[in-house]
Amino acid sequence: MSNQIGIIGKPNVGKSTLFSALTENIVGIGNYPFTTIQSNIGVAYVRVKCPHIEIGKSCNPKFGKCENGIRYVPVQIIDVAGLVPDAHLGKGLGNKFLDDLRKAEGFIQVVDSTGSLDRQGNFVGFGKFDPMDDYEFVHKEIVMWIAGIIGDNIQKGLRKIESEGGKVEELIHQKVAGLGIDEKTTAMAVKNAGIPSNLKNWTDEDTMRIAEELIKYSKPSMIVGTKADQLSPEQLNILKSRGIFLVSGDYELALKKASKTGLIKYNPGDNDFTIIDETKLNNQQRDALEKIRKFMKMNGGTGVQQALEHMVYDVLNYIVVYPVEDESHWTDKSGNILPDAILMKKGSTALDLAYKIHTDLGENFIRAINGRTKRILGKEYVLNNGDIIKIVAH
Ligand SMILES: Nc1nc2c(ncn2[C@@H]2O[C@H](COP(=O)(O)OP(=O)(O)OP(=O)(O)O)[C@@H](O)[C@H]2O)c(=O)[nH]1
Ligand SMILES: [Mg+2]
Repeated sequence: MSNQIGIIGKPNVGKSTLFSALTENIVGIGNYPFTTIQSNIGVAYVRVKCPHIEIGKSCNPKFGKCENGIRYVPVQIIDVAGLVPDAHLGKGLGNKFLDDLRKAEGFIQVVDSTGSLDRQGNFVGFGKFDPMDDYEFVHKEIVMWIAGIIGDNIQKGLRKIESEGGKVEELIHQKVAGLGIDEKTTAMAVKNAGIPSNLKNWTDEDTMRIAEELIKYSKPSMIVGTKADQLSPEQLNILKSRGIFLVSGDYELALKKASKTGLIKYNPGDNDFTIIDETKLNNQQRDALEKIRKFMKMNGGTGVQQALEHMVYDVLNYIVVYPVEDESHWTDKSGNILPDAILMKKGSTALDLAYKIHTDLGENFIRAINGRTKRILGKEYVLNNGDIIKIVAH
């Protein structure tokens, strides 16, 4: 049920550091390519104003937490090994590990904002590489991965359609259903890509165009430039203007650690922090914290929490809805107030929500009720951000 976002990029760019900063999981981080071999999975949180303030009672989140009227909604994050050019031909660690990302709804594509690493992730000197080059080849590898899934045995399927009839979009959908891509999206991608009128003329190019279209709609990406703490203000501005979201995973990780040990007060996403007790800091810690503060002033925070929220709310277009069983008190059966906060795509309906909670609830849907207005809603009702919804089913 939980939403998942993948972190991808070439080796050594800072994927695991960003993952660790987001999820607080302790994972291998190393100054060399291919530190990560097995994928890491963890949970991060996006913030949203919690509706419990409207009823003046605190909520009881089953997952995540709620503090000072801010609800922290969980999102699963997955960090995988680094990709190199021609990974689909077996270079580097190959692209098989991408199968761990089948369920990911979108990708945070990490690029090295300092341009210091070659395409294999080896250090070659500051500014030697264009960070956007990372994006281009990694995107191509993702296309090749999906094209590989579609292309697997496709000629056999096409011949069958020619001899027995059937639809190409159905054939493709069978192959990509495991990627969490629905029939509607598949049909749209096939239509946009255009396919040969005579299926005998089908080539790998057709498969690739469909893969490109599918990614656009069902696995959107944002570009995050890590190691931004190494940039000058001018460099920071140039990269920002090129559409790169700049972050320092390293600084966010340090702040979370300092906050955990009680040295500072810091909430992820804030653009500053406060030192709790100056006398507890040694000189080294004080200098490090001041360096971090200087960067945060320049960048409007470390950028890590902001990047995740941009991904969830703007790239994936999610809204937050609160299913309840008692629409009057906004509780579940046991009296927990607003127990669940669920991320749904903008445009989702009451029926989509029912299915997301449980297939049974979707199949036996009768009606929904708006927890605020107590109005009855049909299955086609389009959900609004912050809606509190009861689903009534057989
Ligand atoms: N200055 C700075 N260094 C960073 C930052 N993020 C990562 N690093 C350093 O970059 C190196 C690589 O970091 P990782 O997080 O292991 O990179 P990765 O992309 O997971 O690498 P692979 O798993 O090998 O593909 C380490 O030495 C990190 O300390 C950052 O935001 N700022
Ligand atoms: Mg790693």
